[in-house]
Amino acid sequence: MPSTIPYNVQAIRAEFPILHRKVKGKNLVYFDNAATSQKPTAVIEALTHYYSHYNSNIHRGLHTLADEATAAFEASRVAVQQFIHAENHEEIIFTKGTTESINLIAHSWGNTFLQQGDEIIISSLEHHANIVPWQLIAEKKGAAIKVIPIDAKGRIDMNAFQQLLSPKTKMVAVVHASNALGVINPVEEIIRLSHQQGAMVLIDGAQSAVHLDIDVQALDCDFFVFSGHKIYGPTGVGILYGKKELLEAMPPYQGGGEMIKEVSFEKSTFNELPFKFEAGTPNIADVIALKSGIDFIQNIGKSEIRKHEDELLEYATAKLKDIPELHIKGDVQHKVSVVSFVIDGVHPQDLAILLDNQGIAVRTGHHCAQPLMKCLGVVGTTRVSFAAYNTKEEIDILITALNKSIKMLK
Ligand code: 7TS
Repeated sequence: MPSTIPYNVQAIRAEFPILHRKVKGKNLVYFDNAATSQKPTAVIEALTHYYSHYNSNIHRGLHTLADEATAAFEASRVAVQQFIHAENHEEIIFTKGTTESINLIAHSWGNTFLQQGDEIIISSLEHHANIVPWQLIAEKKGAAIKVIPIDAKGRIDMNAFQQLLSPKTKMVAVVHASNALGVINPVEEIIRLSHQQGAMVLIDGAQSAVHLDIDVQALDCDFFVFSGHKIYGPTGVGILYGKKELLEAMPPYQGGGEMIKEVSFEKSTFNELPFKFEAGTPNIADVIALKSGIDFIQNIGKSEIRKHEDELLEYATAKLKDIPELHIKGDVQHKVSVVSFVIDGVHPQDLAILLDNQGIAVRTGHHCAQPLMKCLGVVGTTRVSFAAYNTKEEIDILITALNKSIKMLK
């Protein structure tokens, strides 16, 4: 939004109380943003304000608190709709996370539309959350899973993808930006080619929603899923976007209150969208507070944050490359602010412990992407991932700590 105002990282940091704590006596350096982002005061206050002022169940009460809570809950749905440029707010379903969103689609859509012999295409870059639900439904329906290979830098092989696509392909489920490497997939092209074959496309936006402009109408994806906790919102809220006509054709995922129109012991009829997919009392407080996370991003401007994060990415990549025994995985131009690396003779877990002793939070291991690690020929990596509030000074602290740790471990 205000692109004329210089990016004030210190003012942004002041909005995040957790950044002022110490870890092992050192100032916290939080570089595990791809796992979950920290929360601005506005999000924390939205939670306490809800519980202190208008805690109530929604959509069913005829009293002031219920009306206020319902209005705030539905305002969050509209905020999400605008955040990803969906056409209708009915196309936004609240779940508990990306994982639940994918399970809902695999179960509801998969049970209805998949048949024996059909094929589902995923990529080698997928998080387990976009692998296992498809395996479960494929096994049940007699469908097969095909995997798009990648090159040594983690880029999808588009020729191989085109070879895999066929009239048997019913679903193409791919990650937008890899959580383990940061590599951004050419989803526009993947969607276009998949639709030519009549296949549906699900985009796992868990890592992209916070960094990239998302326009689900321009993308023309059939489903887009992401998690609130990675976009500065609370844990326990996920988003499932689906095209209206598709969601209307899909049966409910769970039965219970809220999702019905009328119930008798003989038969029940189902509520309209989006409530058909939101059985039971939802995660009201966290859904409401998610809007404050989205507002935080919109107030600074996603492109402003991206510019800052890209600078951090470039700075960190150059500094890391100066360490001779360190090798970056997924070292491509087109990526989000994630750097994953291995160091000769150093186990990532040992490194994480030493970095934690210096107040630095990074992620190590397979990043819930074991098949990807196998493709890359590593057991795991060390991953640093940046957010709006990180600084170059923090990267300098990381580099000093890395050099010190490598000396200790070798
Ligand atoms: N898909 C991708 C691409 C992800 O990065 C994650 C979480 C998920 C799905 C699952 O999201 P959830 O909110 O339902 O758990 N990724 C990570 C990570 O990289 N480190 O911790 C969680």
